[in-house]
Amino acid sequence: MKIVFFNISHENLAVSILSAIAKKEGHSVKLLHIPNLFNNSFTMGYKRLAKLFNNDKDLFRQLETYQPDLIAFSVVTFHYQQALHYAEISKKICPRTKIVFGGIHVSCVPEVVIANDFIDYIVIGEGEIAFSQIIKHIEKGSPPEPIVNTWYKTKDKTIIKGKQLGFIQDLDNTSPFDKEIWKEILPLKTYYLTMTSRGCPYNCTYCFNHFFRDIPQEKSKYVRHRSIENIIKELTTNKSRLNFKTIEFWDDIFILDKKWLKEFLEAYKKKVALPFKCYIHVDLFDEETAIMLKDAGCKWADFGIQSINEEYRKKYLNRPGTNTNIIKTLKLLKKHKIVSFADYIIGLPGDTLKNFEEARLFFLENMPDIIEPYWMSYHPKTEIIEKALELKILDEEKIDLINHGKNPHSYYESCLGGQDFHSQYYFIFKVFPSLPVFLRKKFTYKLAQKIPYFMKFIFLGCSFIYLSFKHNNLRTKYLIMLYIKQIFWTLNRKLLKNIIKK
Ligand code: B12
Ligand code: SF4
Repeated sequence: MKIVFFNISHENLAVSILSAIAKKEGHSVKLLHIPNLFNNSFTMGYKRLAKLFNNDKDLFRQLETYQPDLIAFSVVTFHYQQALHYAEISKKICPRTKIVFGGIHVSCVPEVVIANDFIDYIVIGEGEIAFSQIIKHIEKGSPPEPIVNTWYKTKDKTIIKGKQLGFIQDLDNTSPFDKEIWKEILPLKTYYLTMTSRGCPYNCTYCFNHFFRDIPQEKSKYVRHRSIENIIKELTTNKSRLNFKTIEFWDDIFILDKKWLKEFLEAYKKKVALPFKCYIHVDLFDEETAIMLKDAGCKWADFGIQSINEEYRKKYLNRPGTNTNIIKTLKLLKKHKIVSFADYIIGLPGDTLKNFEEARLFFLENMPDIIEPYWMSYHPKTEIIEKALELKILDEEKIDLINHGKNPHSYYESCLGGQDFHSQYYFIFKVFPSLPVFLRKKFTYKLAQKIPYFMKFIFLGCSFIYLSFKHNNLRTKYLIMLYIKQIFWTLNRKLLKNIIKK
């Protein structure tokens, strides 16, 4: 069978896994990548450049020639509408081809996604088993029988809903990521993205974990780790194949299981020994963990503060940890020379100017190496939506737009309910770590209000560049390399097309 994956902007580990499964089962796979260069606020929006680097014609030409049996989309809410656009055109080009949607957005609002005429199958929750069964189902001529974790439409438009299986318990049984598929378009040498676990035991109200955990009908363990041998094998094999220089472990919390971590890092040090970044949690971080991480090559660690007011954090975000833990984490990271990235959400419902001032004063005493302010993004079905509804920041109409991905909001642009003081503190936090200590004290809300917009823009740019260089920021490096590589890749394809035409 011929399978096409449409992919938007970034590497997607779900595509890497599903592509590996398809190849293992003997199918041929094609990646149609939409680079979205200069096309949105996340990747910078410049209309003329976006048009120049748009590769739609090339993609649809490839699709028409290839005539796949199945087209797959993996979507987050942010890209849902864009994915629909490509799916609808694809169906017109290949009317007999089946289209399947999976990913977080589909798992949040399956009823919204299946309502699209041109979508044949949707997958809810984990997709490995379902994907393989969908392929077999198409090969058998689509008989009306249920498929696990899947909803699909029969010829008379009846929706058949399969059973929701428990989470995959042995992650080693899932296929190793197909990294080859990204070779042409991603800077795989600069940056290697992987995950060693799935799931998180916490229930923060703004995060997908609290509802994703409840999707299965069967009871099953949600937080799972791959075996150490399995990860080391992945890393060593790909290290020699791709020759990458740094790794980012995208696990929700990399340090969840201390015993596992200790054994893993021992093996990692011996067999992989590359600098890496990971995500930690202040309530689980201690000196032993800091030493283990540093010793194994951890150069950057990211963690969430989200809001500094303990009472607010507990009530609105369901994050009961104390500020003492945040302070302890910052001190330990500094002591062990691991670059600290502190995430902070701007524009949370009901968060106050007083809380932001509390945060500013907190940072004066306890400065992370980099503060990452992110604008509040309301994701479908998350609990925080209820809080925003109570506070009248959202109403049913806006929630409907969110569920349809029609309010595509990136963490880099002002959010629903965003106010002027939010923008001012976004600016303050972003530049704070780059300022000399004596200037930080003078950098108040009132001062920020007086700085004209264009000056802020310059400040933000300079501070971003300075901090990225100072801390050798992995993400900046990745994004720059990603852009450069995709620009060359797109131009190359356009050139190729012209030669073929001639
Ligand atoms: C790594 C990561 C990134 C990386 C890589 C992105 C990627 N898509 O791989 C980067 C930094 C680029 C990133 C960016 C963004 N991210 Co992000 N990211 C994650 C993270 C931590 C892991 C995703 C992952 O790789 N999981 C591993 C794979 C195997 O799991 P999976 O994607 O769920 O796939 C399984 C199933 O969903 C299903 N499935 C998925 N797709 C498909 C497709 C088919 C056809 C089938 C059959 C099945 C299927 O099967 C898979 C295997 O079981 C998640 C949180 C998390 N723990 O999941 C957030 C998360 C996905 N990100 C999120 C967001 C908001 C973003 C951004 C929009 C941020 C922004 N700009 O404002 C961008 C969007 C970019 C993009 N196109 O994805 C949200 C999405 C929420 C939502 N409702 O959409 C999440 C859930 C975090 C959260 N806040 O709750 N992200
Ligand atoms: S700790 Fe992080 S990953 Fe876990 S639920 Fe909270 S925000 Fe999500």
